[in-house]
Amino acid sequence: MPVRDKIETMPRQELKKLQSERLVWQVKRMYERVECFKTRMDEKGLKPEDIKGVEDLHKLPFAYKKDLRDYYPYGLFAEPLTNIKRVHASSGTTGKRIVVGYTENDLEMWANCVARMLEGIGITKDDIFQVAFGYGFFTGGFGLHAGAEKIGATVIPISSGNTALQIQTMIDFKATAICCTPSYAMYLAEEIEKAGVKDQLSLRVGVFGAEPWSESMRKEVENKLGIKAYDIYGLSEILGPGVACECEYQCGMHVWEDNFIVEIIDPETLEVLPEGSTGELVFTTITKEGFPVIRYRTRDICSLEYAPCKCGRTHLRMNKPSGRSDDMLIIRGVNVFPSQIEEVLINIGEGKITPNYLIKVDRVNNNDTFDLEVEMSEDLFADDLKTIALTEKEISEKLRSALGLGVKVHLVNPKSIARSEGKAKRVLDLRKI
Ligand code: DLL
Repeated sequence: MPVRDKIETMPRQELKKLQSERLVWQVKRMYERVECFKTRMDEKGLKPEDIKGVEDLHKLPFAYKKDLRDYYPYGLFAEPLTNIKRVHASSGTTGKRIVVGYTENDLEMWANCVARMLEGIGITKDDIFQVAFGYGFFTGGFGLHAGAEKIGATVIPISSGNTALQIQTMIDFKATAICCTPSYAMYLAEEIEKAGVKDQLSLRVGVFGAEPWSESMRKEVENKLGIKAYDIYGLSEILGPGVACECEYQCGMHVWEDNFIVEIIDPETLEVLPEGSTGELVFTTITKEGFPVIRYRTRDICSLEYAPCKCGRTHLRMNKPSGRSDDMLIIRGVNVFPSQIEEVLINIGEGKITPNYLIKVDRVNNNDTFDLEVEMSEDLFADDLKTIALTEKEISEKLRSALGLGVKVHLVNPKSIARSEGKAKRVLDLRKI
């Protein structure tokens, strides 16, 4: 087992001690620097001195995605902007993106977290690594890029999309490793099969994540591409990719506990659940400087494995997230909240449409389809077909710019979307993951 850092195999007792020291440090500096955190501590009557170690973690207040919106863009940063070397962003619960920032040390820690995984699964400086995650606000491209560079691999920063170019590049540049979302990997595999070029590939390993995927999907990608496929987990608010990663034994993803403390809570009662339970993942970043969070509620549902791993790493493992405790959808790797769609529809106005809509997501040929039915107003319904088509186009364009994702809009007749007696059913997700 190639191990980058001795810390990866540190005995759990020592790891806990390290976490405690780092937690105390983080709580103190956040109390002094992050107004939102200080207010919540004060409301609970807590002072930084009350937190002496990991055993006191449960006393601390939670942090939420909504906080990032309320303090948009920089209000939760714990360092002045002169020390922030990079920002990234992802979807929030409304139109506004949520913004996170990294200091030089944070970028170094991030690259290390990803490098630990890549090295652990046998990627070396002799590999040619095609980064087919998006570069830009999304953390996927830059995150994997930095980790792969750290281990000295040759990086192809192709970014996402343009499937024909991806395949040609893979062949011509003799890529041996690739990273992207698992659904895109399936799509690529399909296209490679169609083009009959599998035997021209040099690929042997894939790193996939940013959305849920199943073991059967893993097998299919592995068979179709002739590679070994590994899972990587992360979220922008905590780091980006590399918060947790599989090792060569693929029995859960090691959470890098020298940087993150992880808890499982009951999303209803907010109680911390005993070892082995399934619940909502909560992360505390104990080394991050620019944008640290304490007890951040991820909304991802999963369980943790504490039993020693065959690889010798002592850091606990998280199982594949089985779902979310909020209404966020991940479509082609992009996070989508129904509320973002609602906001666009509201701005189109009642003269044309009604607020009744239905999001339909499915997976066809291993590619996510994304359709939106919206009821027309009686006025628009009575108008000519050209006006209706133009409205459809207007909604599609506004949604594409708000979500960063193409969606097929279908204007449907007034009162044709089923009404619900309880909570409105806005999402029909037919994907079998
Ligand atoms: O998806 C970061 C990332 C990039 C992870 C590349 C892995 C690879 P966000 O856009 O903030 O960040 O979305 C985070 O995606 O809360 C999960 O719901 C979901 N997610 C991420 N990785 C996995 C995974 C990136 N391996 C949200 N399995 C998270 C299941 C995942 N869900």
